[in-house]
Order: sequence, then C-alpha cells, then structure tokens
Amino acid sequence: MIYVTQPNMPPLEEFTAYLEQIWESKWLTNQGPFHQELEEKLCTYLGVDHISLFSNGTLALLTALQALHIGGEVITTPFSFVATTHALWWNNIKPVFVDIDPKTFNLDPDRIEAAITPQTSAILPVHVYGNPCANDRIQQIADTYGLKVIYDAAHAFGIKQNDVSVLRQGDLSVLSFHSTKVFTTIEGGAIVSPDLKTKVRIDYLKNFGFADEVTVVAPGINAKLNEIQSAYGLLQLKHVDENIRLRSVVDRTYREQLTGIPGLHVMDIPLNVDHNYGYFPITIDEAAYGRSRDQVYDLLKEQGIYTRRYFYPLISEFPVYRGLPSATPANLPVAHRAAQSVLCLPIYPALTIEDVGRICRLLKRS
Ligand code: T4K
Repeated sequence: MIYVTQPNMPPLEEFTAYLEQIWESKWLTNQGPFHQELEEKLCTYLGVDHISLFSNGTLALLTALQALHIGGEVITTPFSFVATTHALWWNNIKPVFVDIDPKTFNLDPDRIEAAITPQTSAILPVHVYGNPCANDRIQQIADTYGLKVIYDAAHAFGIKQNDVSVLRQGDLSVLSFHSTKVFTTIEGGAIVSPDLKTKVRIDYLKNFGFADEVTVVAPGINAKLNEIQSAYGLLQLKHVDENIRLRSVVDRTYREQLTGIPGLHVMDIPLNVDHNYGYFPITIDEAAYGRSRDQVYDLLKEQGIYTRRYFYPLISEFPVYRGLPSATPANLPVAHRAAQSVLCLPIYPALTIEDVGRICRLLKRS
C-alpha cells in the first residue's frame, strides 16, 4: 500500500531517551521544558521571532482570530482544508469566498477588493501546498482598507521566498504539525507572531486566558501542546532537513518522469522559493489525457496507491457553507475547475524511487 503521505518515524531509542526524562521530571504539560525548548528551536529553524505552540492547527486558527478581535466578515479561499473556514464559523464570522489564481491555486489578489464590504475585518489566505501567496498585493489591499491578514500557513513549514520565511508575512501565520505534515508533533500547530506582546496574549488565550494564577484576561481555550508531543517535535526537528531532502528527490523524479504527457500538468514550484515538498499536485485535463481525474484516482487505488484529491469538494460546496452568497459556483469558476482536476500524488521521505517510477508508468499508460 502506498499512501499520499507517511510520517517519517524517528529512531525509537531516541524517543525513549526523551520519555525517560519526562518520566523522571513528571512534568507532562503546561509549558514544560520541552515545550519551551521546541518554541526556541522552531524560531531559530524557521527564521521567525515569536512562536506559540498549539495542540493542533485548527485551534491555532481559532485563537489567531480571537487574538486580533476579528469579527464581521473575512475574505478567504474555498480551495483549502475545511478547517480554514470552520475557524471562522466557530468565531461567529461570516466567510466570504473569493476565487483562486489558476496558476498557484491561492487566493486571487485581483478579486479581493470587489468582495470587501463595511463588515470586512480581515483576509485569511492559505499558502496552498506551501506555494507562497501574493503577499505584496494582499498586504497592499489590507493596508488600504485597514484589514488584518492572517495566513493559514498549515502547509508552509520552512518555506522561504527570497531567503525570508513566508511566516513573517501578514499579521499572524498559523502552522499545522499534524502527522501528515512535513514537520509533525503527531497533532499540533503554532502561531507565529511579529512581536512579544502579541505572543504573550496568544499564550494567555491558549491557556484559558490565565495571565497568572489568579488573573484571567480573556475567555481563553485549552490548546496547549503537551511535553510528550513537544519532545516528539524536538526529535522530528533533528531529522527535518534530511526528510525535506528526501522529499525533494521524490519531487525531482516525478518532474523528470511526468513531462510531455498530454493532459497531465505538473504544478510549478515558484522561482526563488525554498520549498518543503509537502505535496505533489498534478492536474488532469480529461479531454487531452483521455481519462478523468477521478478515473485516475480509482485506477491508482486499484493498484494500492492512495492519492488524495486535495481539495475536493471545495469548502463552499459543503452544506454548512453552500447557502452563502459568495459560495455560488459562478463566483468561483477557477476553484471549481481546480477541485475537479487536481490530484496529489504520494510524496514522503521513505517513498522509494522504484515506487515513484511505478506510479509514473501507470500515469503514462493510463
Ligand atoms: N489548514 C489547512 C490548509 C490544512 O491543510 C489543515 C490540515 C488545517 C488548516 C488544520 O490543521 P490541523 O488541525 O489538522 O492541525 C489531513 C489532516 O488530518 C489534516 O491535518 C490536513 N490539513 C489535511 C490536508 O489532511 P485527511 O483526512 O486527508 O487525513 P488522513 O487521515 O486521510 O491521512 C492521509 C494519509 O496519511 C493516510 O491515507 C495515511 C497517512 N497517514 C495518516 C495519519 C493520520 C499516516 O501514515 N499516518 C497517520 O498517522 O486530513
């Protein structure tokens, strides 16, 4: 069986060494020593100033919106994992869907202004598959209209553009460390803040709003990452560069072998971007390829190769969001085309070049 992704399991004995320390100290959660160490090491690794760990990316998104007092309407993309929009819903915010760019599948900056109303308070773009959003344009619009920008950077671990982390863009960036991600704490996530004041507030919010033993400054939530998962993160961090290198070999092999197939398009990696190779999306043009994307999905599945149609269905198609005025297919033609044609092929550190070759042969033949 070949899955779309598989976490790289670090050597068990290395994890045992961390567990022994936790057993000894009996410190299991609530910003313990491994939690603090992981925050520091992630800041250094990612090239950011302040990071707050979370128990998952969804709670980090919910909290980022709380931290900046976002309300009313928020402009976002329908082409993402459903958690992006759910975070708005849980904050009683109305999502306003805007179509995506046909090249990057990220929020199309040319369409944002038309969706702004007096109720708009923020923009929530997603760096889909780790490809950076058009930050300069988005920030310019946000500055003009006095809006906040919160990036859903769930896929953007370690991504740099012109040698600078994309996590420094906007007002806040939110990461996911789920086990399907390039860097994982099993379940987990983080918010990257630009200054200490914001990080401190976010740290209160993820701990019920406690500022000290007797002071609650806000109706916070419990979204803390525990010591065992923090230790797992420290261990993952030691191996992450090698894991990204192994992923890059898989990426290169696909690109070499999948060129020149009519109707099969490999998504480009933008120039000047240090990538993490978290996903390998292709698109299938049924007329030119001779099979639909779903037929290719089924064909590979029959061979024990489990690809994923990230992101199908579009978030705007789920019953809870379908009734929104911005969710109409006529408003989102590019996103609809993308959701119908995209297929994410398996990519992970332990995927062998032989298996990549087999997948490519099946795609050439099908
Ligand atoms: N924003 C964006 C843009 C996101 O993509 C996500 C999460 C979030 C926000 C929310 O962050 P978190 O709250 O999750 O931290 C997965 C993940 O559950 C989800 O985290 C991720 N995005 C999304 C894109 O993918 P599924 O339903 O596709 O996962 P699942 O369980 O089908 O796993 C996919 C494959 O991975 C499996 O076929 C086998 C392999 N796998 C999976 C797990 C869980 C393993 O080998 N080991 C494992 O432990 O959602």
